Amino acid sequence: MNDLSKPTLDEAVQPWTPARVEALFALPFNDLLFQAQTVHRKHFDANTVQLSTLMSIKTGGCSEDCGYCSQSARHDTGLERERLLDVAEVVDAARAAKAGGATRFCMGAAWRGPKDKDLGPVEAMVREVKALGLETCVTLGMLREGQAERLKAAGLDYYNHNLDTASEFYGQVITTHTHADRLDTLTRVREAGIHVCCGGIVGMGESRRVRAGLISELANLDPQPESVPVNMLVKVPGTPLDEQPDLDPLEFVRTIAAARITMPRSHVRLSAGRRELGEAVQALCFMAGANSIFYGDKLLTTGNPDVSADQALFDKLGLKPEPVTEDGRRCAGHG
Ligand code: SAM
Ligand code: DTB
Ligand code: SF4
Repeated sequence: MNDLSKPTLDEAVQPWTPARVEALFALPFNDLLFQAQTVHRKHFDANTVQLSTLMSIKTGGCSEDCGYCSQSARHDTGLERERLLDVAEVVDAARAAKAGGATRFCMGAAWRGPKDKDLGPVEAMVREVKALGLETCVTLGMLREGQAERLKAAGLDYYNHNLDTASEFYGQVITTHTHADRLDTLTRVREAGIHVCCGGIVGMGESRRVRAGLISELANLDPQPESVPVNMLVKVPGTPLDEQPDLDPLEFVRTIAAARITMPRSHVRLSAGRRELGEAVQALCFMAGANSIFYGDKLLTTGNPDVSADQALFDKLGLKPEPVTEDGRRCAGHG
């Protein structure tokens, strides 16, 4: 019988093609989770979870037509369009996030991409949040030449920009920009020396082949993203995807496991959808190698488990928040 704890040399050198990732998805559930857990324990303390707090710094009115998104101006979701928040308000929220135990503060803006005039206030937010001793992350859409370098100079640690879904399915969800546009921004972020946070969404009506394709595309980014958010679609009334049938939660767990096995040194974030998944499925996700969450009562525009519920879950599972060492580097892994 195969010893699943010992990846063969072939596995170490072969690229993660969609077919190879699909073969992971097709494993018996226990074998898949065992393999994921084995890989996880090689690179991380299996009982620590990195905590990021998310804040929407510019909500709604986005020009893009992403089919899942509450913030697209093209979908009638009843969301009020807001202006970019003041720097002081964002820094206050970051201070509270740090006091609550988060180590990274992620600021999201509903933009196709930032205008140069918007970048100044965002640079100030990054600078001041960083000065609090938090890791900084922003997600602002597509970047143009020079913008990533400005963010890096302000002290940005991570840029979140998701592939969202495999290239063959992308056009069924988003038509106002392309999968190739997303890759261009990821290249700019990498070249500026910023850590890459890149993942996707499942539960949008895609096939297993598409989910495997997404994981394959992420795993073949070179270098691999330091942080990989895996989102379960949150069905927002008024969006084109609001009536999607639920994805089987065990298929979501399989997606997490496939991300862990193919990206062994990355932090895999159990992202949107935790409230809907419930405690037992979240526990399976941690077992499958998820080691990061969004921590705080709100995501961008939708709900997240209350902090008290997360603390209770961590107690039940014996999980601890992942510390950051004094020089800002993590104790385990590289993400
Ligand atoms: N406008 C920027 C962009 O698109 O890159 C940043 C914000 S956008 C809201 C960040 C990511 O959140 C999306 O790429 C998507 O993966 C995720 N997301 C947005 N709405 C979601 C939903 N309803 N359910 C699950 N994930 C969602
Ligand atoms: C990511 O992958 N998930 C986060 C973050 N990156 C920016 C956003 C989730 C949004 C969920 C829907 C909402 O709250 O609007
Ligand atoms: Fe705009 Fe980002 Fe939402 Fe797409 S996902 S509509 S780009 S805010």
